[in-house]
Amino acid sequence: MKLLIKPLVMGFIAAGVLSSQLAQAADIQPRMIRFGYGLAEDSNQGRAVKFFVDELAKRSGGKLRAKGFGGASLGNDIQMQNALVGGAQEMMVGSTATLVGVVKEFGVYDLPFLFANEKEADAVLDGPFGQKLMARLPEKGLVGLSYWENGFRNVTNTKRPITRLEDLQGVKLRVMQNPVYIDMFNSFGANAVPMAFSELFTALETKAVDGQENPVNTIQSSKFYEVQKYLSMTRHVYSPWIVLVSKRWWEGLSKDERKVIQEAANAARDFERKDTRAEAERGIAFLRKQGMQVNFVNTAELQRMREKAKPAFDKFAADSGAAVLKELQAALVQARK
Ligand code: TK8
Repeated sequence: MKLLIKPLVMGFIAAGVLSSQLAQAADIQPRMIRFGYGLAEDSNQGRAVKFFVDELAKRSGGKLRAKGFGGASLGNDIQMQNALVGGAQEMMVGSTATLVGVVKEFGVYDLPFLFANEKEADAVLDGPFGQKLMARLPEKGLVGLSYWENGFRNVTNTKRPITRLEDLQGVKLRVMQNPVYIDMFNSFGANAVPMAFSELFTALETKAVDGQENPVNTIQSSKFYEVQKYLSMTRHVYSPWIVLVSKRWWEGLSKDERKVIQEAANAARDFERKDTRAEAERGIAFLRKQGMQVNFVNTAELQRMREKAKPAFDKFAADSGAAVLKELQAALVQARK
């Protein structure tokens, strides 16, 4: 036994020394990276940023040090995007939906009932379509590294369970700062109020709005169950997060540094998707336990919502989104094969 274990252990040690020696040999300078995000530290987003931080330190022999700043402490999604463009902040993760001010075509992901499941989303986002859309960012001062999962969005509110389209009538609903969401929920008869995520809890608590829509994970980690009664599983949009870096900063990095950062972002993506899906599975039971009343919406009703949202599709297409919508639909056909 001893004879067998010894070379094994030594092999592990040698491999460890080797990988850190490789990191030493690579062209990597000591750097501090500010990595901002909007959700709580104890959220799927916060856990994935923490994973990235650890992974990056490991892969760079301790030279690349990232620090996570949660709870929008460096600013909300749009403010962080601006800070990245200006070079005042290095990294962030946030919703693709708030990128429409930078590249309009990112609104394509927000069109309702496009993706049927997570597998399709992974294939489209990680495949040529998602990468091509990301490639539009550098000309605007941003670089996209990878897509993480925010998830399928569901409606919460204090008025009533949403079981039919008509139940949304007159509900004052916070949406992301994105015209597709505003058009979609207005077409459903709700009163859509665009607002930064960082202001949302207070807006719900003070009843400035009646409701909001987000994945189960976020409803849990942001404690919306404390201020919302009804959760209706509409799954109306699959919402991606995107990891962004400042292009100005990125251009000053060596090839080795970029490679290590990209690889750590991808490793964190794989961790995050698994973690998010596992948490979402337990989420509904958790939210019920907190006193939320949860209902599922039947397919016929979701189909009615899809029809009703048609103007949002048409408007997006008319507003120079036709080409990207067609490409996404083609990518979906490919993913379904
Ligand atoms: C966090 C946001 C959040 C998004 C929203 O900063 O705004 O509702 O779902 O995840 O990006």
